[in-house]
Amino acid sequence: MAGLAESLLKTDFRKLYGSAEGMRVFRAPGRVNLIGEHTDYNLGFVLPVALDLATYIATAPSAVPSGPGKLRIYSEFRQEMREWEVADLGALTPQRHWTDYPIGVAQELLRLGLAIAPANLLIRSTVPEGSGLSSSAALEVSTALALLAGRPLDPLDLARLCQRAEHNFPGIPCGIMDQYISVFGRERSAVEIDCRSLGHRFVELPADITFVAVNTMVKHALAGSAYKDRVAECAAAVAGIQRKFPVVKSLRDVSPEQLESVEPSLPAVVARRARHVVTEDARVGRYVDASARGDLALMGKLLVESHRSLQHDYEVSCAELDFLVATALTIDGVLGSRMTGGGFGGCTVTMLRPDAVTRFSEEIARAYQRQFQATPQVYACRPSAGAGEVKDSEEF
Ligand code: GAF
Repeated sequence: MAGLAESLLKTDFRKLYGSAEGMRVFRAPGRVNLIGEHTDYNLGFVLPVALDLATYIATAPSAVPSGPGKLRIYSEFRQEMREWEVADLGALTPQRHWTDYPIGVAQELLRLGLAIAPANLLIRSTVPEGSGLSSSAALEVSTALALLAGRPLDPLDLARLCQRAEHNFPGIPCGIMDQYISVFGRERSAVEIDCRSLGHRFVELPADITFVAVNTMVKHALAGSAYKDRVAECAAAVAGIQRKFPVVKSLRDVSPEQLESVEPSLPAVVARRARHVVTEDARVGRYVDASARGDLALMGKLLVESHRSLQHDYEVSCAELDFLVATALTIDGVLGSRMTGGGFGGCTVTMLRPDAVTRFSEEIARAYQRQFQATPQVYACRPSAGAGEVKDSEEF
């Protein structure tokens, strides 16, 4: 690690903790999902991209005069320091606080028999919180790496550990996508993940398109409870479909024809949720194929179909997201647009011609400002590498 950024982080670390002796830095990226929304916990397919927006954690062993010592964590964004005796970490309970994410990770490491050494941590992040760009997974994965401090852990085990941390501590029954892409992201590639086999393949996107994320700057209160409701509705759909097709284990196994044949026997809402998941899974495959053929028009059309399905069948969109998508589709050079992430706020992702980015950013910001009296942030989506130790970088 070299350069101005490192020395700034070191200076800040030293100011905070008195010494930066033995300091190491670990990075885990946020993500934007191009297509395949709410399919991961149905064991289907997703196509995310790791971003150059990332969470960095600087860590150094803390001096222990006597006794087992403390874990201290400082969040720059929250401007808040918390500390615990390392001996107490295993017994902590969720506090509905940002520290639930790192503590959840610490507990999963302990469950694997990996001890947590006394340490000082400083969290610096460029992933906007609550934006649907997966700041939670970036925090989980960077925390796991910082607490491991160089001890090896298989990358898939790392992603799964962080997913378990989110299930068991903050209590969100998320799929694997966010943690997986944070670990397995690659520069210049999207990653198609099979959420059942947990394998992936890298998908090189056509050179003559680019993606931008636009942040609604809102996160509606419904987000957490609606996510749990959708997970439960999908389980109800599987139970209903199994009455006719006992081999079905998840919505991933259901063909459009099978779904059509059982739809009348399912409650209407449950049938709509299943229809989104089944059609969305198919769209991921079609999008990847269209990308390989360079069929930009079809890629754009599939993004819009995905949004309509999330809006009407899955009902996880909101007025702000719908407005951004509708407006994007009126701007020259835009090929497609949809909400990305869990929904109820957060970001849209728009596929467009590279030479349209500046005009797009200005026009969409102006229109959104006029409609909602808020300035949306616009992020270029540069496919970036997955998580790891930062050894030579000026990136933060
Ligand atoms: C959130 C979850 F964390 C993911 O697992 C995924 O389900 C996503 O919403 C929707 O596709 O980001």
